[in-house]
Amino acid sequence: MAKQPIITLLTHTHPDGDAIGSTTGLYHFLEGLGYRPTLVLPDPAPANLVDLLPDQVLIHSLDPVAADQALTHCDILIGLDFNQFKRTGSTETAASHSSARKILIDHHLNPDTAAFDQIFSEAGRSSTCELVYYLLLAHPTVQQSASKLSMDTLYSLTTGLITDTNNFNNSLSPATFRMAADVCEAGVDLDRITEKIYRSNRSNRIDLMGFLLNERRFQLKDVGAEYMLFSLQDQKKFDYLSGESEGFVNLPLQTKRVRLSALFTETDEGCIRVSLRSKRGFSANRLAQRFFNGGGHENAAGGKLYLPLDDVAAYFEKAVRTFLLEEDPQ
Ligand SMILES: [Mn+2]
Repeated sequence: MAKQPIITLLTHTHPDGDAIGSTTGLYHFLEGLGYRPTLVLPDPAPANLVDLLPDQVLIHSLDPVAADQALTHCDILIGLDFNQFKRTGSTETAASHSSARKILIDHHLNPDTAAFDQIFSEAGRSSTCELVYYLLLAHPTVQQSASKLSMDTLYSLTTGLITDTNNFNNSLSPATFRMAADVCEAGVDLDRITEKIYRSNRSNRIDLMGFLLNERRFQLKDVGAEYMLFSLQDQKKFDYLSGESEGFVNLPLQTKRVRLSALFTETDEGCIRVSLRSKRGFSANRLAQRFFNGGGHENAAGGKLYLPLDDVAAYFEKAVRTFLLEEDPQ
């Protein structure tokens, strides 16, 4: 028998449901085919997603030597749910310099075509999980039948489908619902996933949500923008755990006149994490690319700022006003 290739799977920093779901979904599928892949995460998964993880996971922030080793000494490196190695944080160097054959499976705009040998990139997909699902359906062992996929793979992929669409609220297409129907038919209990993701939080999350909305939310009324500032001090005060502010950035968009919402989260890595959400007609992706060292999707993007949190308000206001003038100069 030919020697089995060594496969390593990698996703982006602060992994969300789609990042964890797509990597673990593919992991379990490859395992079922007899491979022994390695899963590398730049940092730990949120508590409500750890049940999807296999027994062995290498977390770079906890075990950098072993994680770098897995990225360097593999034959195939598969990146999921990011468009450039920069989005993988501390694993960027080892991953981008790895001599492995590099494959990307992703749904963000503007994939870094120079960095990969093979790219499956479809920005029209709700989630990387949706894209992985349809790729796996085409595999000879699956023959277009979801029931041929293991329950582990199905639950993983469905998790990302649910979280990246914000529980079937955005980024929807007929293929999204087709996948949802398929997985239901194959035995996935959607309610079990939504219970875990949306109805199993600590009360800290609700307290924090109220606090940020009331005390740390600011408006640029004339341009329809709002932003929230989330300091390290407030994170400590609410005993914040990574992932617990998931979805907060969407809340201001419930107001009719708000078309752009931003959440700035101070980190202990010396930068501010930026989340941007917008309504149709306002490109969060271009704003993130132009002013926030990032990008993503048209109406949902992220980035980083290297400024003190105190300077973010002025920077944001100037960025939004400049951006609007550039986009619509009249
Ligand atoms: Mn995604």
